[in-house]
Amino acid sequence: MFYDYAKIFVKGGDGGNGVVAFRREKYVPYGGPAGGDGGRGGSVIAVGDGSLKTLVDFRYRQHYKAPRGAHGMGKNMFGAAGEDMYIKVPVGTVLKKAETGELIADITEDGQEVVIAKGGRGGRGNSRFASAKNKAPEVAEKGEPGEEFWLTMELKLLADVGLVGLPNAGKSTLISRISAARPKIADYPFTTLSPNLGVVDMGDHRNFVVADLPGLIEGAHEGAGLGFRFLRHVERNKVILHVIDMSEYEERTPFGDFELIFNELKQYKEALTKRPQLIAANKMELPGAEERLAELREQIGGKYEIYPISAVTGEGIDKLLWRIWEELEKAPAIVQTEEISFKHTVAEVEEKWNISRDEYGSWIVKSPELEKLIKMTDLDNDEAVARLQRKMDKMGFEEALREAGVQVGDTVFVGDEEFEYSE
Ligand SMILES: Nc1nc2c(ncn2[C@@H]2O[C@H](COP(=O)(O)OP(=O)(O)OP(=O)(O)O)[C@@H](O)[C@H]2O)c(=O)[nH]1
Ligand SMILES: [Mg+2]
Repeated sequence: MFYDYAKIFVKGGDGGNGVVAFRREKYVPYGGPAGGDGGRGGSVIAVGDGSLKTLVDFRYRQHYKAPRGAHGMGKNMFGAAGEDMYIKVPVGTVLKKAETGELIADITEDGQEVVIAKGGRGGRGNSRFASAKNKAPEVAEKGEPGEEFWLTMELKLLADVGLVGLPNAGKSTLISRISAARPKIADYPFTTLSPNLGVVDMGDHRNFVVADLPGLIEGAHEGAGLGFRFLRHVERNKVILHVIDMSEYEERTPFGDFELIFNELKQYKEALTKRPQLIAANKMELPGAEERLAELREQIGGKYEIYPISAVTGEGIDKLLWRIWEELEKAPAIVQTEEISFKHTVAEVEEKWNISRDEYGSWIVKSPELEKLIKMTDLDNDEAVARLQRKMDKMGFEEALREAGVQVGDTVFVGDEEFEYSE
């Protein structure tokens, strides 16, 4: 099996808590505040690794959590930061947030690093809350929670050229002829079940990567014959090479085969049809192939270039490869198919809050910002709670609750915390 899809859970480490502490010195009866900040939590970082070829590792392990930051200490000592956690992924892996489909990263280079789930910052110790008014604050922040979510990983092979065609057209035979790849070749459809990569050496340090994809069939764009998974790899190809069987069998025609595959590409992603496309008319040494070639030329009408070849005898292949090389030289360095839209949300919030009422009459407040604030507050500490209250007022939360119709004595849930509303 070729593992080109995985879903994992990632979590950045929570920040360490800040602490409340005071200096104790000889001859200084009441020392100033000396509680240090917590350390930041470790982040989960994806790193491209050119030696990996599949996502199989993620089948066995699904949870990746970076360690939390250490808590602050007395004498203004900061907690140590949690160590970052690196997860190695093959080059060509696209990372998305599972819930929203937001693109987080497209790992296209060996050694490329992208922060996936950011660790939370450390909570501030009480030294940081000292002011002229309050010289001995008894308040400290708890650490900020790290980002956490389910992440999907899709491997989209970074091949320059993709070989597409119906099963049995001769794609694997062709790649074995032009590269060192040795996929299975057989006289029946669906021989190739996962993509094979091969490097074509044109001499003088000129080379390119070809992907031999499993045969596509009608309905591939909807998943027929696992087509959806294979079409994914075509997305990265700079040049699409249609391999068409020119031999006579059954009721089919070369042009009909071409149209079928072209439509599958189009329905999968319209943009694919805008890529440079060439046609390799294969098995040309067989009887009758010349007539069918003439027919195909007429039907294509010059829209796409046709290269007659025989993957078995090698006829016509050189000319085709040089034409491919020419196209590749014009192509962009990397085919990016999606825009990165992801932002680390630890500190950012779009919607301030959403207030609703459940069937028991309790008020349910959903607010990432507020929930985070509460998580960072030590609710057993009166001074910390007072500080939280002031912040909530400033945000306009109190007013929003009243507007929503909240009465004194009502139960209000903010995230997992339950409060009773009072003036
Ligand atoms: N006569 C002739 N036969 C060929 C040529 N190229 C491939 N074949 C034969 O066609 C059959 C299918 O070849 P494959 O390379 O396995 O075809 P494929 O497109 O990879 O097929 P799938 O992996 O099933 O999609 C094999 O029996 C090959 O020997 C050719 O140029 N001439
Ligand atoms: Mg094959």
